[in-house]
Amino acid sequence: MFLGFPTTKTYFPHFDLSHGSAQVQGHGKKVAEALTTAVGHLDDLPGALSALSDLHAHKLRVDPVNFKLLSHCLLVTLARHYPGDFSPAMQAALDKFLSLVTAALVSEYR
Ligand code: HNI
Repeated sequence: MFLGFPTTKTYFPHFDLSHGSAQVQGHGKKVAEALTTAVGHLDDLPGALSALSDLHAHKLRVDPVNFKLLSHCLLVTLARHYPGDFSPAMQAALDKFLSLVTAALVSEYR
């Protein structure tokens, strides 16, 4: 995301964003864990992600457009790493999942 959409770096001025950075890897792990939590709460994503929604909207003030950029990067990365599993149905399901996660995360902006 930082390479493909450099404007996203403005939210991480306090991070070492160089390739292989331990900080970026550690943060990626947190994001992946949040997505794993989301997978376990598909029937209530807004509830499961409400604290994170509050954080991104009110404290971090991340512009919602950035969630689409990250979702796109996640899809491309998964397609590259799991070409055999990345069927059209898988792509559609992951796209729907990430759209719903994004909707939950930006719900506090309204
Ligand atoms: Ni996001 C912190 C999850 C999208 C900028 N983010 C977090 C944390 C989680 C997380 C988890 C750590 C919270 C904590 O420490 O309590 N972020 C997610 C998820 C998505 C997402 C699941 C979307 C799928 N975040 C984004 C986007 C941006 C973003 C698109 C900006 C481009 N996030 C941040 C910033 C922090 C952050 C900035 C704080 C980092 C820090 O440690 O200072």
